[in-house]
Amino acid sequence: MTASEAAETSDLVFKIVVSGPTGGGKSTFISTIAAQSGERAAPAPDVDADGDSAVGMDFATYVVPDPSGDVELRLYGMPGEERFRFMWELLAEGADGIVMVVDGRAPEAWTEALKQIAVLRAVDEAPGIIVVNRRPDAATLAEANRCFADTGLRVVACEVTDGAAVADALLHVLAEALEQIEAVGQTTREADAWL
Ligand SMILES: Nc1nc2c(ncn2[C@@H]2O[C@H](COP(=O)(O)OP(=O)(O)OP(=O)(O)O)[C@@H](O)[C@H]2O)c(=O)[nH]1
Ligand SMILES: [Mg+2]
Repeated sequence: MTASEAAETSDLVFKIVVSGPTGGGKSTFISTIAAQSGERAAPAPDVDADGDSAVGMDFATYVVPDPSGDVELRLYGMPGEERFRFMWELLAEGADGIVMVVDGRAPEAWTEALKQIAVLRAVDEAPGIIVVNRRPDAATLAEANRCFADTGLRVVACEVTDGAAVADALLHVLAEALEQIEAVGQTTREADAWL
């Protein structure tokens, strides 16, 4: 089945894992896209002792309208700290796409992002995007491109508070996920029966 045939059959559901080092902007990314949908994101239910680090999971949906059937993106925000690695692996199961949110002001945390990508993709070889948050300058963006080159993922500057920029990043991941469906010839419903 081709991607366009898949899109014609029914509404499609895609699982997108929003990952990244602590404090990079994952929760903000998810609440921004939820606001685009006129929703409020379900926030991570708990905070760490410092009062602001997610130890649960953010969740929101974003519907991309399409004449041949709406596409629903389900966004799962991953807790950033390595002690929650078991959740990274659980969330990676059946993922259709990865959004990696990194802080453009904290390149020292990018090796953590590389580690997360390796863990996620060891479970499920999903397409994705690297979102460099907080207005990186050209030099920082070039550094990010070098750092993440081996992942093959596109690196973009994206303010996670900017609804249009966040939607663009998700549409890129969706396009790649649809290409992957076409390549393997299955629908996400077949692939993600657990959803
Ligand atoms: N001004 C501004 N603040 C931001 C931006 N992105 C994130 N923040 C702030 O930075 C802090 C951390 O952002 P979060 O979205 O909570 O980061 P996170 O990746 O979910 O963090 P953890 O859940 O702790 O791993 C919050 O206080 C956000 O309001 C941004 O683009 N602009
Ligand atoms: Mg968070």
